[in-house]
Amino acid sequence: MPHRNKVKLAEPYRIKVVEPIRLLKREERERAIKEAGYNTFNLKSEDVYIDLLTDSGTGAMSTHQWSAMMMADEAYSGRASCFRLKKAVQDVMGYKYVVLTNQGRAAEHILYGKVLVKPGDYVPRQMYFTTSKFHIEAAGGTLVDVAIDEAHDPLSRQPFKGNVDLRKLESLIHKVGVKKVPFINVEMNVNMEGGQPISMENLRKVRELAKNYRIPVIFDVCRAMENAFLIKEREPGYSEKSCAEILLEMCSYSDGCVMSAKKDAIVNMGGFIGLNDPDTFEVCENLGIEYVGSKDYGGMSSRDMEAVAVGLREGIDDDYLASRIGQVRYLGERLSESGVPIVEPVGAHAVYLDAKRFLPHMPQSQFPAQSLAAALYTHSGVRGMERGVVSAGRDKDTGENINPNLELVRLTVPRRVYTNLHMDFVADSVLQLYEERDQIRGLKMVYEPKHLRFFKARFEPVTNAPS
Ligand code: P61
Repeated sequence: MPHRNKVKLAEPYRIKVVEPIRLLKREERERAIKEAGYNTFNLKSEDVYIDLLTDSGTGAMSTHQWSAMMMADEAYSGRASCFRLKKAVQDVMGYKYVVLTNQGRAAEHILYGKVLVKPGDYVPRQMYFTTSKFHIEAAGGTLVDVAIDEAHDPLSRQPFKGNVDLRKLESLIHKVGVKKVPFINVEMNVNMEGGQPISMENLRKVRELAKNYRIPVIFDVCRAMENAFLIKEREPGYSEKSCAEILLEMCSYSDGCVMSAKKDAIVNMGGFIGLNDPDTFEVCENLGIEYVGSKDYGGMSSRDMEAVAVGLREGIDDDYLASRIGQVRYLGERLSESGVPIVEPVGAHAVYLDAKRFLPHMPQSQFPAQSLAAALYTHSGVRGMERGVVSAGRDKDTGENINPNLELVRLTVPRRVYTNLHMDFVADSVLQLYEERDQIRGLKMVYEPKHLRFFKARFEPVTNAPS
């Protein structure tokens, strides 16, 4: 929360509309998770008490966003809403050209999958993100992790664990040859690392290195605003700058971006590709017309576009970001003070339980994070998300499970949705479950989709006693 004269400010909004929620009885929760195949993605949201599955598309929109939606121009072409959205992207992020999509993965499909990656290419990025990796691999490329080593250590308190390891990046370029590296992909507030920020200094250095080799740099900016706030807080020289100024400087170190507006822009649906090169824009815009919708709406209705245009400006407000990140931190501090193992330091959008330390008795072959997410729902109706071996999937060449060092349950806080009393309920429930952790049983996978398996996979307990 922002501070003024040492008195802590409250959230910079008041609540006008509420959505009732209720906690099912324990037997009902046991039935629901069994029917969901012990996968929290498969639960009905009505059966969830506090939903921390994701911060994607789940934020509460403001009066300004809802009223802008009423002003939407739904004409097929030449819509005023489209111009307003493109202007907002230019003002807030500085990209000259914008291709509209319905969400982030459509932008990834076009820019990574159809335009930049050719079979046999290598794309460096910090750790990985599921959909980004999918589109790079589907085009015949390989995603290569160039995160600093500390990113894989849940206990390292490095303030910028999202940094790119420049030595790893350069040695990849030397090893495979510059022609095989179509772009450098940099994620802000790296999701799979526990929501860890990248520093401005590192962004600048990645840019310099890329320039030397003439390799384009493409950002994943879905949580760049939250990253900007952490730069303001943690990086020398930025405390007096606004998050808006910081974000513009960040984006100036890239050639383009993909954006899922469902995160930092606080909308239910939307996305885009931002670019500075007119030729790449022309190719992407034509592909957008072929795959997602005509150039003036992409995959969005104008209502969506208006909400994104306003949300981009609201999402970068300093007081809002301080309140939003303050709430996530509040949950994290409540857990870490009580000795619950989490990824440190707490990032901007979520608190990540460290399932390996939470369940030291459980081998990774029994999916500790999946088991812990299912157990937490059964215990208290709180829905989190597995981010471990299930999410990592299989090695595309050997077909073996990838066993990541980070085996995590993400407790993702939607924007402007819950109060700190909800956070207290979550913290108290996790704490209680931690005290009963030796009761939690592992799972075996009984249904596995070929790609992005975590969305639909089904599990059964390894013993008769479901956790
Ligand atoms: C999320 F379990 N994230 O965090 P789209 N890049 C990045 C994302 O975080 C991201 C996308 C691109 C989601 C939704 C989701 O494995 C999962 O608008 C850094 O969702 O297409 C999305 O943006 C894609 C959840 C996606 C997952 C994939 O909850």
